[in-house]
Amino acid sequence: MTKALRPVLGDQLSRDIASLADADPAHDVILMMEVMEEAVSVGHHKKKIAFIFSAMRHFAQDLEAAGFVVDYVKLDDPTNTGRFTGEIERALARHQPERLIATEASEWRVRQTQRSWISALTVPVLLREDDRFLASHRQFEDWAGNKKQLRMEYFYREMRRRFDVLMTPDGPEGGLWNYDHDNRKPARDLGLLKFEPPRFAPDAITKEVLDLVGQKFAGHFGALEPFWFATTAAEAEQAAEAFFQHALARFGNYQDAMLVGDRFLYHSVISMYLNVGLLKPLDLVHRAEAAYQQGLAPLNAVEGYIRQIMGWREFVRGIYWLKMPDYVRLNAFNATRPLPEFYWTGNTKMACVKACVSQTHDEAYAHHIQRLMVTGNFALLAGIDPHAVHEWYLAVYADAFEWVELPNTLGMSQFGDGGIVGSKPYAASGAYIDRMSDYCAGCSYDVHDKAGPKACPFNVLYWDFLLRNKAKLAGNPRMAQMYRTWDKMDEGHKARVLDSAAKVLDAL
Ligand code: FAD
Ligand code: DLZ
Ligand code: SF4
Repeated sequence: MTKALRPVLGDQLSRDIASLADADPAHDVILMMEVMEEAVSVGHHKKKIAFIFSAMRHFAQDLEAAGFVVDYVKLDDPTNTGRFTGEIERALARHQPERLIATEASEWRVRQTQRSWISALTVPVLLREDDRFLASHRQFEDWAGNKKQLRMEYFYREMRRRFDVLMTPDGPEGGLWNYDHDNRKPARDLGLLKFEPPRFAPDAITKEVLDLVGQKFAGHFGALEPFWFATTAAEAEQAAEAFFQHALARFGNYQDAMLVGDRFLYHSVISMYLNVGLLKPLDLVHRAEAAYQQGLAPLNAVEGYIRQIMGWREFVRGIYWLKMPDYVRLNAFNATRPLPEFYWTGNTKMACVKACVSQTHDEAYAHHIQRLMVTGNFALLAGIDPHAVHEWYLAVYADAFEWVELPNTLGMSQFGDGGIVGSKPYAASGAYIDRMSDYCAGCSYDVHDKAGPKACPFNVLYWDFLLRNKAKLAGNPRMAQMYRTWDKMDEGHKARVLDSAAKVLDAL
């Protein structure tokens, strides 16, 4: 007699996930389901689907090796209903369990589906909180309280204190909470010191998944092969270790840099592993801290890295659950322009956008500044509908799950939430991209031209964006200086800038 049916979703691949904490190998059945409704909820990148299915199949194999009974429904099983609820109902009929025990889904849409099970299914349903995060829902809500503004920096300080990370009896290690001002070195080719994340050759399980994805999702965006992601916790651990050994020390200095010939720089390239549960956030934080204590990496690198995981990752998750479901529809600038086709094809003369889209197509990966200051910045300046931008980011990155992607895209990058995640829009002209990258040297546009047919589109759209949204932004003290700069410009020049911007927008 099956006592409990325990469904495990594609981003719940952790042995210590809440729903498996008390799993009984002798009496329980663990259910894993590859379902079409998830694969096409947005048209996910082929590599992302392959990564998730392969990691799911490897996780099922590990559970079986540990003695558990796993009922695994493959996508091409002819009886597969294609929906989580359909598969749960079929599994209930197969196993006749006494109850269903699940961990709450990470995304609002799927959690609603899970909640519908409570009244719709014939057995009692227990939904447990996902405790793989450093702040529980309750802790974040308590921190947010009645604060007028929620700022990552203050949340992060609270987390540093709570977990006693990089703290001394007198306060934060080194005297400052945040060393971001040291983390903005422009790109330079570091030759032999270049970091490459480890690549894992597909095994038989992955090869079968690659065949399946190649057949079923041929029309989806992105290159399926070469496929080199880790698909087990052991491989993900190797990837994390390679980062700590060879890249962490330079992570800080070059965190904001971009190079045509170096897609990863000193980034860890582990977000997809972390987000599906193959790595644990607190473990990464402690290992980074240990590297600092052992003198293997400087404070600016270690603090910067820890802030991304303890600060940003937890903060955006807190915001997501605090503000959903309304959050996904916010559009503070009323931006309505459709997403340009070149986000899918890379077919644009803007060398920076072309490089970021083509890397995204090949790797299902781009680092933070490429997402924020190139593709995100362009969409913001051009007034693209933030919901369309959100759906693009959710589809194209292997690490994209709505709880983390949406606040980063709609909030941080598009300022669609009007200032919940960030205090000002990340809008920048071409000068920023030129300073931080080598993209401009190979571009058809001239980053030094401020108006006219050769002018960098970021330069002209920057002003057009500020003027278009003056009513919303002029009162923001962090933007006031830019409006003063515009006011001081010669009227003829202003007219040329706005005319060039109109031409760029028309051409979209
Ligand atoms: P590193 O640069 O090595 O950083 C270390 C880790 O910190 C990452 O692995 C990640 O887990 C965490 N981290 C860093 N920045 C953030 C952040 N802003 N929010 C949450 N976690 C962070 N990250 C996702 O995991 N999924 C997404 O769907 C996603 N969408 C994004 C969309 C936009 C528009 C922007 C601007 C950022 C987005 N990010 C997202 C955040 C960030 O870009 C990625 O986490 C990072 O690029 C992943 O690469 P990495 O593992 O090499 O990270
Ligand atoms: C992203 C994704 C995809 C493409 N496919 C599946 C799947 O077939 N089965 C599954 O359990 N999970 C999949 N996932 C991950 C889910 O979207 C993710 O676990 C939930 O959306 C979290 O709310
Ligand atoms: Fe991008 Fe402008 Fe530089 Fe071209 S000139 S690469 S469009 S920032």
